[in-house]
Amino acid sequence: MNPDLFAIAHAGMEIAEGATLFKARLRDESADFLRTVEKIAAEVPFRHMLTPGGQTISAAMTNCGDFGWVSDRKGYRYAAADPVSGKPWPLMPERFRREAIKAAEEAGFANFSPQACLINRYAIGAKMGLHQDRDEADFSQPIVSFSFGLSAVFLFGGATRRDKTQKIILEEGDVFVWGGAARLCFHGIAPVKADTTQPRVNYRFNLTFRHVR
Ligand code: MD6
Ligand code: FE
Repeated sequence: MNPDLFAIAHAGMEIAEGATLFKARLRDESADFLRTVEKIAAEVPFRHMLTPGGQTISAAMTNCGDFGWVSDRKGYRYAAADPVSGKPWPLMPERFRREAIKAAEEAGFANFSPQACLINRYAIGAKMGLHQDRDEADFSQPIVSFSFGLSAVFLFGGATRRDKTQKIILEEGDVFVWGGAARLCFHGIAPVKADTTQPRVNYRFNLTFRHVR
């Protein structure tokens, strides 16, 4: 990347009103962050939750923070305890919290207070259908997303499911902040593809930070 483009990318690109993408912002920290994710997953293993309709979600999930996002036959919701173990989720690492707050601030959302961090792990072929994130109480708070590992095509749509989607590549170390006018936009992840240049990288990880209630 030429130096000017690099500077622009680091300052964040507003790809839609309220949606700012910081390319490679955490790339140098990726190994550190993934080690921390491993520790969280050692406490609460990644698992495939069920949708209320009984379908298996193809991304495996775990959580840290005061709340975790869960899904089962009873619905989608945030829970202060893991419904499987009955125990609280692992603490949100201070490092995660700090980076999420800093990115939100730079994207124009002061006072972001993340309470939940949902960690998605995508094996090759895993995907996420178009959805809105609307299980949170206060839509004035943004969502901050970190991506690591394999790249993915993020489908970013509009206010209705039928709106045209733009394709955005999310890759190692990218931070995506969205709120405001973008907060309720439909979005999803196209099936994750293998990277033949990095045969030992088998997963995509995505961490989303949310204020819940
Ligand atoms: C993913 N992300 O990137 C799925 N939702 O794996 C999301 O569904 C998402 O990245 C709300 C805000 C940011 C996100
Ligand atoms: Fe989402």
